[in-house]
Amino acid sequence: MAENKTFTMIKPDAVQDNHIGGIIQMMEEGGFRVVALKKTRLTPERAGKFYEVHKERPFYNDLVRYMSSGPIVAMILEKENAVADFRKLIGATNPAQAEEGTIRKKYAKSVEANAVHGSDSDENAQIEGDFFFGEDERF
Ligand code: DAT
Ligand code: MG
Repeated sequence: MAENKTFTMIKPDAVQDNHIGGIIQMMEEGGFRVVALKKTRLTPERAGKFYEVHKERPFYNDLVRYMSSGPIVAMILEKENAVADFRKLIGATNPAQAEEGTIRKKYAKSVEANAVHGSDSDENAQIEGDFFFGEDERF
């Protein structure tokens, strides 16, 4: 993805708890524009593939189980300096360390159920966006 795009997911707990609107509002107020959006559910196989880089980590099986436990909302977002600015907006992986004003501070319940995903590089933003969206689904 170009340098002005990133990929995000609203994770199963936040979808279940009815926070889709609140979270997208924080993204839009943070200067991000929604380029692509869908509510879908990952099979364990697809969740495992999405998080393949973590497959040697001790939390991998739990993560795959959690991410396939219910629907998620996948999005491509656009803003200048999108990847880095979005990581700032979502806050630390562990919500106990997330700063005030971040999405995870407000909506994350735990390290695992931390409300949102955000790509960590332009290269991964491209790969992750392509994982969910065809060319005719981004505007
Ligand atoms: P991030 O989502 O902030 O990029 P990551 O890429 O290191 O964090 O990990 C991916 C996801 O895996 C993370 O959002 C939640 C889960 N996770 C990470 N570290 C964990 C841990 N120590 N225990 C349980 N789950 C963890
Ligand atoms: Mg990550």
